[in-house]
Amino acid sequence: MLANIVAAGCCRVWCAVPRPLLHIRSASVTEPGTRRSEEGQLWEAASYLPYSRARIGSFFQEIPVLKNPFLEDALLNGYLRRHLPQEVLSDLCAFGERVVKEVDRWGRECEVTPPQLVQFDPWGHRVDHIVTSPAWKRMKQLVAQEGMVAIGYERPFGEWSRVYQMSKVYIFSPSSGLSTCPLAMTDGAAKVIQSIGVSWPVDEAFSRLTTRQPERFWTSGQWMTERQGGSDVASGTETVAVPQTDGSYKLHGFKWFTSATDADMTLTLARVQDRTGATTPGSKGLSLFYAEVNRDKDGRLKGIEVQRLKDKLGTRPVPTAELLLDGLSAHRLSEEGRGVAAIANMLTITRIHNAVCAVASMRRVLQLARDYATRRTAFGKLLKDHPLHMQTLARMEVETRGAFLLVMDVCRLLGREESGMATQLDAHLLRLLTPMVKLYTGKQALAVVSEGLESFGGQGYIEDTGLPVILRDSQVLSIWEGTTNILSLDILRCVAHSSGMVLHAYFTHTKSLLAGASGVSSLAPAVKAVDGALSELQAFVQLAATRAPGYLELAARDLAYSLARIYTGSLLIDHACWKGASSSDTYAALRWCEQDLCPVVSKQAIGCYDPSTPPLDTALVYDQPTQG
Ligand code: UCC
Repeated sequence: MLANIVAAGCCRVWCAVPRPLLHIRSASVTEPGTRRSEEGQLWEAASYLPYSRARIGSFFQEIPVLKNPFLEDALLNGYLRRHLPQEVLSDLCAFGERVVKEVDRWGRECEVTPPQLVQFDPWGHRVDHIVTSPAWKRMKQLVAQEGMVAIGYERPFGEWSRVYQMSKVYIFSPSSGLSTCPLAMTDGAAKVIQSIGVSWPVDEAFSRLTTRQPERFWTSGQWMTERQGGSDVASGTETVAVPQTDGSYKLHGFKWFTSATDADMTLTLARVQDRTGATTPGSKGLSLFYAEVNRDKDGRLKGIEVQRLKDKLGTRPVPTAELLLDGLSAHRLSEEGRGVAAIANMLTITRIHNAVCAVASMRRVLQLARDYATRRTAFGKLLKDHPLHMQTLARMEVETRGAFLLVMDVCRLLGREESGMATQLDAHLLRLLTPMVKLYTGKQALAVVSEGLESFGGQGYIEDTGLPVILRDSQVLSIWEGTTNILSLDILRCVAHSSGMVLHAYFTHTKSLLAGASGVSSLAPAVKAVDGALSELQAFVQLAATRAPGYLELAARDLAYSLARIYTGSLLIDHACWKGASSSDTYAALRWCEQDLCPVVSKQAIGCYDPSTPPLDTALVYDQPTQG
């Protein structure tokens, strides 16, 4: 008998023979089908063992289920009901259904079939083909069909059109296989072209970037980063533009990070050469160019060589390449030397998209964690019945709600500006809040998504659950389109550039939001907290204005966080006062306002920005082991 077993089950049986019999006796000796005869016992036991041969136990964890992301999101529903007609909700509900049934699968396909670069054909000719998956191509068509760029330019709901558009992007993003990256740049390019004036040679491009017809739709790149760096664009850009007799230019340079390089066109920066070949250094030497990505009759890219694709932590479906521009034909869009100012419109749009996608990641991980908590049992009860687990999810929910209202408010302001409804105050607020929302939500997304993965235990760390990719992809949100520190400094720049008017707009609007909640007793603690923090912040700003510039620079990051937390608090309060608000809206506002709303004042109070701080910080960072 033993020989039979060995022949049938090899080493697994060897392990099972002496000990698992005890398991059977202790655990299930009375189960039907267990025979007791001496010689049969071993054979029966082996085929019964819960962990022998093909048997891997009877317990399997429940799988978290993705449900309609529109229907599952109470705040999104409430916010849209407050501001937009039913037809928008119906469209988003139908789209949410499509995301679950169809699109999410494509997103996964994008992730597991990343782009490949084929540099040469079999006969040695340079071809530089970026081969992408069918799912990635389907996403491009979907973006057009669903009007995810178009809505922002058709403006079917006037000043609220951007909120509608971005709500769709928000539902789409976590299932999009990162096609939100080309989507953001395409939107940004359309915005730049529209701001400059839609005329030859970009009229056709604008129509293609904003069409709903998949076969006509183009995506755009945004080639800003060169080898010297992505933040300091002014001194890092070496690409030169050589004027041609027909008024066009040939670009020569090396672009170090070009995202979604399978785009049909791009906007990029370069320095115009004068007749002697000289260029102007710094920001004032940069101009904005438009170029199409074309191939010659032999299939070779015209004026471009793809050096290699980047090997990235996340955003793997996105082809990100190093490009040699070797005589790329281009048209100058900005005045000479006005390149940074001209491309700033693109940065505004891509930064807002970044924030939308950050909040969407937070929402997705929460929706899955919430579903999982209703299925997974531990310590004798479902996760949802463990108060500490619920407290953890509730804290994530508060962060996500705050971030959602913040980003939607920026979309509201963008919509007002584009539909000609913006006041001076709105314009100032939009300028201030854009870097702020990008930097703050980028960091929130990382924290919330990381916490979210933990709520699945070890499964949150396993690649083919589709969970870790949410974290890997979130890491880019605080890096591309301006890092946290660069954006904190951008806030200081816009304060200085506007002579403080952006802050004036901020204080005025935040106070008006709070005023709407006066007398609402359930929100009184939150209103008091935000009001107090606002006064502290105002006092800080007045004091900082009297200090040396280095003082504010050290405070820039904490200032950005303070601006974000206070403003978000006022938005949560405002939303909780709406007639359709729920008790959860009130609860979220109260919880948000319990945190340190004004870290710049708390840090100032302990001397963080004093002149003694920078040398101490440096000494700490470069601390060496003590000898001896
Ligand atoms: O390309 C990248 C990846 C693509 C992937 C896109 C995905 C999108 C999201 C997807 C969602 C899932 S990453 C590379 C991105 N690069 C950056 O973000 C650059 C970061 N660096 C900065 O932002 C810097 O602050 C610079 C480059 C803007 C600083 O340059 P300058 O030349 O020193 O800037 P100045 O002198 O401060 O400003 C020059 C002009 C001024 O206008 P004028 O001359 O009229 O006074 C500024 O007011 O530009 C104007 N300006 C702005 N205007 C500068 N920044 C802004 C702004 N943010 N908004 C409006």
